[in-house]
Amino acid sequence: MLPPAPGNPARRNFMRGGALAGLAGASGIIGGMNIIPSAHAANEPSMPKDHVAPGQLDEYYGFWSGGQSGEMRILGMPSMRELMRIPVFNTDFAVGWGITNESRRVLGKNFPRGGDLHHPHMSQTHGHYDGRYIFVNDKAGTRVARIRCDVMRTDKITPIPNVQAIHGLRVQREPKTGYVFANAEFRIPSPNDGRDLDDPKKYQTMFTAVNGETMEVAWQVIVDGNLDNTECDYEGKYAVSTCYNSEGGVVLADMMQSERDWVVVFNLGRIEAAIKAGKFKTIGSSKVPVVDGRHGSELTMYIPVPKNPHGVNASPDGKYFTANGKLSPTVTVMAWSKVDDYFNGKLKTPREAVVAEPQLGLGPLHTAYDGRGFAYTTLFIDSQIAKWNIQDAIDAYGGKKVNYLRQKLDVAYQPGHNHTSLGETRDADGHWLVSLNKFAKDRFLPTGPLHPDLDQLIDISGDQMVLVADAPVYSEPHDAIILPSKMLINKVKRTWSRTDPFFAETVAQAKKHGITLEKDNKVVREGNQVFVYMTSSAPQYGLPNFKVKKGNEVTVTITNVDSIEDLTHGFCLTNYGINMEISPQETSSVTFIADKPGVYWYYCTFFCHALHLEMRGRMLVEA
Ligand code: K7E
Ligand code: CUA
Ligand code: CA
Repeated sequence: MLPPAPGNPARRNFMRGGALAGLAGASGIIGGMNIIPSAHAANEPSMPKDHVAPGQLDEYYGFWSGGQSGEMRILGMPSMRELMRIPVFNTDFAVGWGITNESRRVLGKNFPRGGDLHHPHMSQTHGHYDGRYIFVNDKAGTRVARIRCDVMRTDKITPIPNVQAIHGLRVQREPKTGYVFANAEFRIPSPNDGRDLDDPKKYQTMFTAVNGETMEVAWQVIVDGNLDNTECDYEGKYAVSTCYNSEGGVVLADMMQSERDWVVVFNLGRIEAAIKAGKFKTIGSSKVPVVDGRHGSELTMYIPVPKNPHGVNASPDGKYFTANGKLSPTVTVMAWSKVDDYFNGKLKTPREAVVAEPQLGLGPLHTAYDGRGFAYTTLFIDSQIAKWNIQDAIDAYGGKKVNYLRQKLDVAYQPGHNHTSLGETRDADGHWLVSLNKFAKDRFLPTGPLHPDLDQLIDISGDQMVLVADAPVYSEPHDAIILPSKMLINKVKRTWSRTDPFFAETVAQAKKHGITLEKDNKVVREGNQVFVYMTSSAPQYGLPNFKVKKGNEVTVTITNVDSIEDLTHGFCLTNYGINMEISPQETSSVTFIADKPGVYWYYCTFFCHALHLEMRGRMLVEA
């Protein structure tokens, strides 16, 4: 049975009504916290499946791309409640990202004013999420960033040389991450220094591997065509990318000329061996080893697939990967074992790696898996999700008369990515699917000409996909990952450690001034530089005022000596454009020029105490 068409206002209630069998009652205790299993058990039949009662914790974490907002977000699932925003490539006045010295060390000098973050992926060990890091791409600024999962803060940002617009991003699964694979989408002259400006035949792009531990660029591979999305296997042998512009076109029509483009497979072992043997070059001032993986190279394999493919997704059984057709109504299924065969000289043509090509509907963009042999493909143009069986599709490709298609579910409207809980790991649990839709249209109260996107929560634990909830999201999630909260909850710190590397450099600088940050409240002057050290403890700063001269370069360093969970203070300097967060046991600092004489109040921006409004002091700037 298919649900009513999207747009029907009754649809959500209808679906909820139909989806009620089996709801949470028993609560599990995980890490000393109550988490309600959201399905199974059945003593509150009137509650929808996304219901998480007040005071109860979500059973799953969701890590959501923030798109052109440049941030990453943490959601609780199934409630779809937004729990936190983590600034990465953007500046954020709430916490002082891009303002504090600590964040500016991560962002680097002259950082661009934002970013376009599409793909969050958690580090893995042997194909399981390991809770160390989440890696993300910046298409707008050609960068890769890493977020520490213990404090949920960005700790490294690496600009990728020699290329433009990092789009696809994935992490090595085996033995662990390991490499972070990053696709540069646009073709440019090499080096891009003003030469060959209007000679597109000379443009090129490269596949990049970043070392996830050091965040240094390990190597790059020159490819034919361009690179869109990327994926890797479960054995640590291969990475793979889609290319929609095998034509090397620079305008739309040119990029759609060929009936087939390709996916390109990278043989990691051979690439490493080539670099070890010195068979690489470097470009311009970059020291990154660059190898040639264009047609004819033994490092790569080009598998022709129908016109302008988009997403590429490996199945959690470790056997297959799919390229999603976009301009073709098909998804191309390829087997990793056939890739082995190709590199061992056992295939006549790369196309023989294809084991199925199910026809699903219009505009397939991304595929997710449930770990039970089913795949879920978003159909952008049809505004649907197609559920299909992988083995049946393989059998049908082999000539058997089987129907691989199981269900088509209308979504609202026009999905890009979708994601299943743990679906990109060996632990795929087949519980939740989220459809990340590009249009909300009439589904929410109007918010002006700019509409939110619409993420839809779908229960896939039964035979049929069942729509459970609509959640509006701000511009613009592309991708997300979903994992049970019990996998992470005990790894997340509730307060900072005083020895945390995030502010270690600030602590070391203070030490040079003879300052013990936890107790000293002092002003240190060195020529034109003024260093102001103070503590914060609800509801007081350690210094009620400090005096500087107009033109001084002032560094204010604040250490929050409160150690109670959630007792965060802020430091906002009025009319100076400065605000920063100082969470329990954290040290934050900011440097600015005191260019305006007069009295400037600083005040606490996180409501911390009954006397929070009184938590303030004066900067006195002498003319
Ligand atoms: Cu399909 Cu950037 Cu992953 Cu958008 S990408 S949808
Ligand atoms: Cu400290 Cu408000
Ligand atoms: Ca094309």
